[in-house]
Amino acid sequence: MMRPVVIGTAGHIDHGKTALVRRLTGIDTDRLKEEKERGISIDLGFAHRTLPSGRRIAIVDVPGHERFVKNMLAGATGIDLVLLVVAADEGVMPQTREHLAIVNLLRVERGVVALTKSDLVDAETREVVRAEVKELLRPTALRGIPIVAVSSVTGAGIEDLIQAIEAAAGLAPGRSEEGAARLPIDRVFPVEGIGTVVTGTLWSGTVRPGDALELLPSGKAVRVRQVQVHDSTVEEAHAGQRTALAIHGVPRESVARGDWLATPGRFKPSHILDVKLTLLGSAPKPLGSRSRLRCHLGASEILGRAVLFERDTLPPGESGWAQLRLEAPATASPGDRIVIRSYSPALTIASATVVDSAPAKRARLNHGDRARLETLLSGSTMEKLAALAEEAGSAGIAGEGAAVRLGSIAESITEAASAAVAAAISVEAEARLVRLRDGRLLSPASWSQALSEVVAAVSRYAQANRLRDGIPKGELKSLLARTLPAPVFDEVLEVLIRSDRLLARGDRVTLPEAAPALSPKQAQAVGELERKLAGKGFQVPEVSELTKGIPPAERPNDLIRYLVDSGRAVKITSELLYPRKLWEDLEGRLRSYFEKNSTLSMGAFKDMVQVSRKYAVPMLEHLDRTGVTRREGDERVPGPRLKGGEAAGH
Ligand SMILES: Nc1nc2c(ncn2[C@@H]2O[C@H](COP(=O)(O)OP(=O)(O)OP(=O)(O)O)[C@@H](O)[C@H]2O)c(=O)[nH]1
Ligand SMILES: [Mg+2]
Repeated sequence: MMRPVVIGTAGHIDHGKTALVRRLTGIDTDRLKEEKERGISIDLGFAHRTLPSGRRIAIVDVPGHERFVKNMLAGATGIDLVLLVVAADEGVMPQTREHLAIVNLLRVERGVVALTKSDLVDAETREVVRAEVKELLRPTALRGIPIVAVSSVTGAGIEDLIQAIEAAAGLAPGRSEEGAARLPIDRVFPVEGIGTVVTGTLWSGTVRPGDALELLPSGKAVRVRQVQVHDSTVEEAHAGQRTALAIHGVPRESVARGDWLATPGRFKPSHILDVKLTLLGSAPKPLGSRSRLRCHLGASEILGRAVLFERDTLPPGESGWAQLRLEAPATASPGDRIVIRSYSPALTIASATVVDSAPAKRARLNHGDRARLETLLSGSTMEKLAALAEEAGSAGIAGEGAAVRLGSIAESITEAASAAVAAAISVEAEARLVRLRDGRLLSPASWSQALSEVVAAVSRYAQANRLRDGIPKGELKSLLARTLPAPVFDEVLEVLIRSDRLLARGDRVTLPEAAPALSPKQAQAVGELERKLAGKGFQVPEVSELTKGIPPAERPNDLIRYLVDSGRAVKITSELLYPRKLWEDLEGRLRSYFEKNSTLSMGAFKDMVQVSRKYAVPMLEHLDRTGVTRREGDERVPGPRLKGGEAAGH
């Protein structure tokens, strides 16, 4: 089956667009009462027919009046061919030029010119106008398209025009059915018994009854109840087709021309867009930075300002990087064309190509920003991914986020990534990107930076806490939380430990070379402490007693902590320490005790360890806490650690 095409009319007011569409299709597209009364088109009209070849065409008839260019723009979006109408008795007029500029900006490169009302002029005049139109088309992508003289009144030339349309339709490039569905809504109306119906030219993808779509920019979820193409119900609408969708999930009032229906999650409306902006050679004056503009994308018109990045004004005919700051969110995707009109008088003056649909707000470009924009404009998918990852630093960029910002279909993103992504561990090899377990992508530079940041933090901690055997992982993580998101930190740490650049000791990590360093004086003091702890059985001196006599410069508390951290002593309370060996012996004794007895009383325990109640209570509580014993009333019974038969030990 031949691909159906959508044709948009263009041309000055009263040049005979609507009359020609009626002649071609038998359909009168001026349906409004006001249109009938005033004899002009105001809003978009829609018609369709089958060409002699069997190809289906849909025609969007646009108004020529300068006040309704906004409506014309909503209709021109997504068309395959332009039917440029120039009245032979008037020739090229202002909206002939403006409409032509618009379709040219929208990259419509195929079409036909109809010289209408040729019944009203002689052959010579007709040829003058033909030459004038030819001249007008010369600097555009439409140069050389057929110019056919017709009369909608007599029917002269209509057959030739249809032939020319057939030929142009055969040359029109198709639209991508791949990827996300995206429909700019140009009409909304209620249908009795069906609900809300929206229409538009499907930009990409396909839509089927039952599909879940997202209404943008609001983000509301809708479901497709029915799909129509050319007034007949179909099982699937394809990219490039005039499509009517009956939708479920939103009331009529929450949908308007300019909204979009799209595959959920694939487009992220934004108030800010980075664009390459080109001022038309025909613009009446240079464009000043931050002047107010009308931005037309799809069927939407959004007011905003263009912040020029590189200069204060852009002369006609020149291009530059700019950031659009919009008054309402635009549902844009990279590569989209935005037609820009001056605010007042409303005149088409420029076009913008979306390069980044979710940029950071900025008024200036540094060298890196400019390089990134260049890459996003014309790089390969892989290069674009790398540029986004680089910008994202050590937070990395999620695959989905990249897909939204690159406007590519998710599969191609994944492919591009896996083609050059290195597993995190092998980053030292030549990698373009590093992919973490949760799918986020980091630039190799950010990844190495993250690795060294963690090592540096461990080393700083070791400097400041010379007697501590490493930093607890949790503390390290929260120390770095501002720069390293948790999943990045976890993976970095894992890689550092696996590659022996850090050493894991229980829940702590240290530099491999850094055993806690005691000064000779401290070493002496530690020896002294250990001697004081030993030899007195369980009735040991309390910490305050132990440290008496150690000068503050030796940091007595650090020494106590060192005893515990290094495993030499077991801490029972803040005032009570036991040599590890002694404490492990106690666990052994309890094990044998419970082989013969089922319960242990406070009295029996005091006898066993030969201490006063002041010691016995915290000791038993510690034994309970660590699962050696379990309290039952006033008695102790074996705790999980003794019952499980695990090796005793702290
Ligand atoms: N004699 C003659 N009159 C025509 C021809 N085409 C259109 N007209 C007349 O020109 C007038 C304007 O025609 P329309 O088709 O409404 O013009 P339009 O371009 O659609 O106008 P807008 O939509 O308002 O921009 C009408 O009175 C038509 O009857 C033609 O080929 N020959
Ligand atoms: Mg009309």
